[in-house]
Amino acid sequence: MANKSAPVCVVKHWQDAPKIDEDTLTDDLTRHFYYTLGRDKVGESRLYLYHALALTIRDRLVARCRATKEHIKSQKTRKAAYLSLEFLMGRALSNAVINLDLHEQVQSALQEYCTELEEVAEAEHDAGLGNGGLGRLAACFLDSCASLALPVIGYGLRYEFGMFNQTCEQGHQVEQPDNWLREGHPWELAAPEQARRVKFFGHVEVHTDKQGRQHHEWLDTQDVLAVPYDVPVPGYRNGVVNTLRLWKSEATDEFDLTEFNAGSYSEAVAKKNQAEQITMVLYPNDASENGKELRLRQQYFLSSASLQDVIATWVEQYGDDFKDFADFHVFQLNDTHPSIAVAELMRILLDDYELEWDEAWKITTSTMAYTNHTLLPEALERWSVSLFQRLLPRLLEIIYEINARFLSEVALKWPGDIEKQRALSLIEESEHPQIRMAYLAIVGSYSVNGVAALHTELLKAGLFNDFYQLCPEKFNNKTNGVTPRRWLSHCNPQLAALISEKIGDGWQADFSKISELRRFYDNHAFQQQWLAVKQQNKRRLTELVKQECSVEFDPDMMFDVQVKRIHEYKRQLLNILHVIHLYDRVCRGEVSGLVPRCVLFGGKAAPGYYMAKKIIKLINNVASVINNDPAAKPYLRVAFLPNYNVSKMEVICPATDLSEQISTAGKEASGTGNMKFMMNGAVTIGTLDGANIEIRDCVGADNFYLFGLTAEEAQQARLHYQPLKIIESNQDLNRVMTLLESGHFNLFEPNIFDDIINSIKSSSDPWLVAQDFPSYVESQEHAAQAYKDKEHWLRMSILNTAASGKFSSDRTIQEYSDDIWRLSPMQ
Ligand code: HBZ
Repeated sequence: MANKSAPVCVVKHWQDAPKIDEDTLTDDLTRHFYYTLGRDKVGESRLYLYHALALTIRDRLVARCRATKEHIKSQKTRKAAYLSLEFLMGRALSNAVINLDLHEQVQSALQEYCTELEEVAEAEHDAGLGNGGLGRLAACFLDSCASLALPVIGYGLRYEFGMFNQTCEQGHQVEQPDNWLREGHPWELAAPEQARRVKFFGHVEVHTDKQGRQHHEWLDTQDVLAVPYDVPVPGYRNGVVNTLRLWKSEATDEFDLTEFNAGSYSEAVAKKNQAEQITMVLYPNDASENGKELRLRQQYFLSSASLQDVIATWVEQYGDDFKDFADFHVFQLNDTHPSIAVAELMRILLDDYELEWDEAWKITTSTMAYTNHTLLPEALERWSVSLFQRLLPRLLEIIYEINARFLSEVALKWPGDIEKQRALSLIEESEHPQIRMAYLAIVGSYSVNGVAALHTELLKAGLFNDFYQLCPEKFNNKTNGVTPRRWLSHCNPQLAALISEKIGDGWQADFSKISELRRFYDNHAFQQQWLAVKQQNKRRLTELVKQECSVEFDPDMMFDVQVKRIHEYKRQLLNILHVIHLYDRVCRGEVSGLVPRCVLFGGKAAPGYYMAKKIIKLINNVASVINNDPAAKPYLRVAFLPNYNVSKMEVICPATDLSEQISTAGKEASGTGNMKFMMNGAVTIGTLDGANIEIRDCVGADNFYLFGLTAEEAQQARLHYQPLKIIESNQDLNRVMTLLESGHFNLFEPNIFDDIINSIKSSSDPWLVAQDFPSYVESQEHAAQAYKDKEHWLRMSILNTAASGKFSSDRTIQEYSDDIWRLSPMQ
């Protein structure tokens, strides 16, 4: 607790923040439980104990958080703002306990309540403010920035409803709202005095002053308040506590008043609702364009509020002189979602601070940096010009001006090439012209990065090739990573302890040290300890699967796991076809050499994604047939775990033997689940896609089960793809298709899988499921035979963890800091 003898004061240096007084933790917990929350019965509710503990920990974070903020403010050094529509934080309590090194004290304080941290922690709702990889990456990055003592603030939205909760009814996905704030969110602190005002609608008037200079005024706007809620982000045992600032939309007061006075009470209320709608709900699409007006409002709301926030702090300190602004600020755009920030920064500098265009453009293009997360063309954001005209008229003008100036550069590079102009224009001309947000992001940024080596190469050679030719120096790669604190120390404490016993504790802050484990991969005693931990973790997952799916897993069987968003390119379908193949072997009595396995699936489908939902239904139906067949029981169990989220992954990845990373090559930008599994000693079966390639390079080809076409081969194969021929010639696939088409998995639901069957048989199946099936089955068989040789598998498992050093997000963030942000750690 903040040192009681010292008054609470603002310290100017983060290292001067009061040291954590461990002795008062028990007292504070009691005080919060009895007085702040007004509870008296011990054991009354885990929830109140969780809240009391969270408040106790938060007390210990706020002083450091303030000290870190003041430090950043007082030192004139560069800082970064990470702008993201998503931060998939998961639970905060255990993470804070680890990073503050308070585990023992917390356990002893909880003794009085006859419980343990692990149990209390279960009461916390996941902060599910993200869809999947992109949102979770932002959360891992915040942990790494704080742990590396980098001055980085995260800016996001405080959605009232996060990612929907998924249940399965008769095997179909059903979505339920995620009211994660219902019981309160003890980690956040509102700062209404720092609210910002964001404009929408209205029109633009241009005035020319006596010097002939034009001034643009955006008038008659409908303004919405952005109220910040700050969430502390503790670094790993280094005293730093950074901030995640989440904006909540609220109606402005005068809104109500003017309308109310005019007698139109209901209009006033309607507008209030409109304002509050902006941060109501996270859009649950992870890979397709949605084009909804409310989504654009969210994007502009985040971008405008965050930029205003940074600029207000600058102006407070240095007045309206922006000469040095770009030396001290960088904005990292997490995909194109906040890319309207490019135009918004221009607007603020031009209209609010009256900078000249060239000066404003110089500042913008020296402070913006863009990360791309997808090659799928259907995921590239486009917004209709007419929507922009209505919602953000001044921003549209600025985008037009950016485009005009950019196209004149294009004309210099490719004189007379009208086709190039058309192809590179920020505006896609058609009956309904659209703004290409990725192009706006590229043109407005000094750095454009992909998230794995292959992904970046494909961006340069394909999707953004023209831009690459125009400005090759902008393009760079930053292979993703995940935080080893959450994804090893926290989720696999027994393995973490075993590792520390062997190589010391240093790996948690410097994950390159994990390679020291290599020395032990052949040590029999160590292997047995490694196995014991894995078995324990498998028992824990077995309980979860039993509880949630009523399916009996057996920890002595191989745990084969695919958890991620459901998408055709990720090919859960290929996996379930393999499961059907194994089942078919059982049915035909071809069981000699069959290695018993439990296959686990998990993941959410976007509510409007028809095929993804069908795939969930197929998995559930296949699982039900297999699990109810006594003949299959010794060899095969299958489960679809509903409502896959961060907390579930924390139980799943430590228990996994075989990690499924089987996307069609060239489609998965990076993947990050692949890294979490690897850290926890799972062996990967995968294609040469995304970061799989780098994983395989690090661990060695002998310790990775490879299959399928390369990205280049896949591109070629599509030109003359004939899946029917493959089905005809491959006996395994033939049998699988026959079983599927016979209706064996949908006896009382005729034809429900026809669309899936047809997609596999279609020569225009872009995901090449039939194509990769034979080599997938072969590779699965190799993995199974290796699993039978317990020692062989243990060696591979240890080597995977030992080779995972590169995949720490600390390494990724160090690269962002060195190459893009050019930050110095706080010291
Ligand atoms: O970003 C993922 C990529 O698919 C994955 O390969 C990569 O590892 C990860 C981190 O770089 N992309 C997403 O998760 N994308 C989204 O979640 C998304 C969310 C909203 C959208 C579009 C995409 O409108």
